This record gives sequence, C-alpha cells and structure tokens, in this order.
Amino acid sequence: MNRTLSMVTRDAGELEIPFVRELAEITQHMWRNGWDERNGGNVSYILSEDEVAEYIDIHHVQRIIKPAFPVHELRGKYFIVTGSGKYFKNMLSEPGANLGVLRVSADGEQLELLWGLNHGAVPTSELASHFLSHIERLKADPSHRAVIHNHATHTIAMTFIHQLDEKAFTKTLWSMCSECIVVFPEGIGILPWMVPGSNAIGRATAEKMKGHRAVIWPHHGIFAAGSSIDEAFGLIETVEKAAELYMLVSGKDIQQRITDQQLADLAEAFQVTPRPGILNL
Ligand code: 2HA
Ligand code: ZN
Repeated sequence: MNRTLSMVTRDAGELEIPFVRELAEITQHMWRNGWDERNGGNVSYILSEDEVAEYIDIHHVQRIIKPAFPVHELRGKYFIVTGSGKYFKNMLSEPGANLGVLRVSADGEQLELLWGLNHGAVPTSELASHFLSHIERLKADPSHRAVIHNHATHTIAMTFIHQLDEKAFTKTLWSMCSECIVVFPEGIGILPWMVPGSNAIGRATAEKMKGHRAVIWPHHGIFAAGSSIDEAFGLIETVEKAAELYMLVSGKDIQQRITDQQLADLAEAFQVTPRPGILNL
C-alpha cells in the first residue's frame, strides 16, 4: 500500500470516533468562517467514560501531562481537547496530531493522555480558562459539556468601537436581531483586556462563567459554554451575527430599531428571563 493511501485509511478510522469527528468538523467550520487564523482558538468537550471506552482503551495511559494547577473538581472526567499551537485548518485531515482525549487523574493532580496529541503535543494553551470555566458551568448547569474559544471577527471589531460595559454591550447585541435575547437572556460577560494563556485570565473568565455562558475578551475573541458543541457554537454564531449587524449599521442613519418593549415581548413569548437592569421599561 502506498504511503498516501495508508495515511488516508488511518485518518478515516480516527474520524469514525464520533466525538473526534465532531471536534474535527466544528473546528473546520470555525476556520472556514475566518474565526481561527493560524493556531487561534481552542475547544474542550466533556465525554462520558462509556462513550470513550467504546472506541479507546481507557486502561492504557499513553502519557502523563502536568496541568498548571490541580483540578480536583474535575477528577476522573474525560475530555477531548484541541492541542496547543495546532491549526484548526488541519484538524479534519490529521485529527490524531491535533486533538487529544484525556482523563483527569483520580487525585485531580495530573492529566492522563489516552488518545491523540501525537508526537508529544500538549493540550491548548488556554487550558486554565477551559478547566476553570467547566468547573463553574457544571455548578450552574449539570448538563454542561462544551467550552469553545475563537476569534470571531465582528465580535472583536465591536470591542473597539462599543463601550465595554456588559449591560450596554448586551443591550446592543439583543437589539440587533430578534433571536438574541432568546439565545442569551443572561447577557454577555466582558473581561478587561488581559494577557491570554494565563491562569489569571482563566480565573477571570470562570468568574464571569458563574452567571454567563458567553464571555468576550476585548480585542481577542470570545469564550462560550454549552451543553453540547452545537449549543456552544450556536451561541457564538448568534453573538457574532449580532456583532456583524452592529458593525454594518453603526455610523449609519438608523431609521428604526427593536424597542425595549419588543425585547420584553420576545422574552415573554419564548419564556426566558432577561438579566435584570438592561431593559428600560
Ligand atoms: O490557541 O487562541 O488565546 C491560541 C489562542 C489563544
Ligand atoms: Zn485566542
């Protein structure tokens, strides 16, 4: 068998693992949207032991990886994560080199690599923000599973021209399209600008995740959480769509807009509770 053919066969096998395919495909979508230049963006997704064991030998630890800090709250949990420095563009063609399946050890002190992250790769540089966000979201929502970070273009653009007050920013996003208040009634969290990849930005992000599923990092990107990859991705798509609309209409002569009363009517019709203090009624 020639080399090209055997590589294709191996990767086709990897893509038969449903959660590997899901991550490989969603990262490809994000790259095609222009949200993940170079190695921008990272994803982590909680897996059940049963779904991992169906495809991967959970008794064979390939490598131990030391996290920056112990994560006792996540002990025994399984994750699929994107690799540090890896390009979303490449995840579909080479999943095993770019993605990894790992388990937090029983004492919460180390990570046990079970699959992928080939050739000595390590998990995303934003692992602190991911793990600390998972811990907070699991407290808020037992069905929570996914955290996605990317560099959604219009969301970043908006952080240059809109005030970074969470309530004002949320109100502007809600008023850009009718679905927004229904998709994120709790609003958007916003951090001050911070150095990425640090434990400090991880702690700050997780603090916001106590009450929000979407947190904007000004001039950098967005973090979103959800009960599935689709939920977290759909949340980012919705925020990004509203930010794109804002960038299209800002500075233009606005003739009409969604009123606060109409936003309240939407919330009532779809039975969601908007974060208090944002609508003026
Ligand atoms: O993984 O996006 O924030 C690269 C990044 C860091
Ligand atoms: Zn980033």
